[in-house]
Amino acid sequence: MRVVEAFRDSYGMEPAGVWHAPGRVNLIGEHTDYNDGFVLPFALPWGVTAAVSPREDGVLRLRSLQAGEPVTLATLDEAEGWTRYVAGVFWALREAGRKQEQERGQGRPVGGADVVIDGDVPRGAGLSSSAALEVAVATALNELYGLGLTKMEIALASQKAENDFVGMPCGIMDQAASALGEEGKALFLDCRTLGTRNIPFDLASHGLQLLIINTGVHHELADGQYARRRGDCENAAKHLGVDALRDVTDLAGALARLSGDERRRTQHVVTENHRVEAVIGLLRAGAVREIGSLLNASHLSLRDQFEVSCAELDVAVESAVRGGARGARMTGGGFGGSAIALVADDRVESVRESVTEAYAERGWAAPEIYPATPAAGARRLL
Ligand code: GAF
Repeated sequence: MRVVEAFRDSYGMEPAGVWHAPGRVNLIGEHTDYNDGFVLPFALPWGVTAAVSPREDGVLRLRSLQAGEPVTLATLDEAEGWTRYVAGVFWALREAGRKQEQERGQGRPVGGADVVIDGDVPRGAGLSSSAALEVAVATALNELYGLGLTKMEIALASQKAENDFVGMPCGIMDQAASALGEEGKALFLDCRTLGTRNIPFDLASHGLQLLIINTGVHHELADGQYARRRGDCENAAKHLGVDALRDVTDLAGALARLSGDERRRTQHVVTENHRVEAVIGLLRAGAVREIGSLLNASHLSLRDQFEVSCAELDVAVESAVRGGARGARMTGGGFGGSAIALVADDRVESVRESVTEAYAERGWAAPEIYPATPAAGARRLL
């Protein structure tokens, strides 16, 4: 395995183990996770593989096969760029480890580590390469230091690393999908109770494919806009006197009390939660083809009410549907990244052509288009 060879080359010894955690794509339930709502992502066959050995001196030696020079961090504060995600996980797991020791008498203090990372999540595609990195390292440390955290606790610690160490106020969806995904299944997650159900998602037996269309763009504004959307939702919930937008039961009544951005965000979040439930109902009934119209509705809502789409995503979605997709939508945070399209086997080529032509007409670089099926979540490989 490439990552093991690189570990030997870098550190002159065998790693204590090798762990893998996948990226994710979200089928439906967008910008609902931080509103205590519902999401339905699945883990991808691509992710991050980490070869790791513990160190007792607290030092972190980190190397990525995708990113520049190896780095040595004597303290976590020295981390920059991609190493912040790894340092953040050490920070969060040191705290989680202390708690485990006090409350459950389990584990030993998390020290340092020698780490080599190899990743194959398509770059900048909005498919959660950062969650994959966090969850791979967290899963390794959990085992190496005997912390006894559950998969959901690993996801929560990874989210904490991203929120409080990296400074990105994400919800729990990406880390949960990476930690808890199962092959052939989508993960239904109630982001309030953290209850999960793995929902069979076998498209092949229905003659369908889920295509990922990677726009290849990432608009600069994205990071600040995410925090602003989150703020809009929190303000709307405050005005309505509910803990979170998840609690809105009378949508018409709520909309009558709100205006502007708060009104639009509420409209999206409440209807998106209903769409997730509707998709679950259809999947359980074996009516997979029928989820297409809900994917379309989700996209329109994200474009017009939540305002997180962009021209490249809209063109991908519209041209996919024109080419014969049963439904399509942007997936992930928005402002670039990827769209998904649900397509019957015999329409895959015409969808590809339609999207590729629409991009060419505008003088945009051709998007990458490839099918995705649900893969297993985080696990030890060696
Ligand atoms: C990003 C975040 F990281 C997730 O938590 C989620 O909010 C998503 O955007 C939007 O659904 O991927």
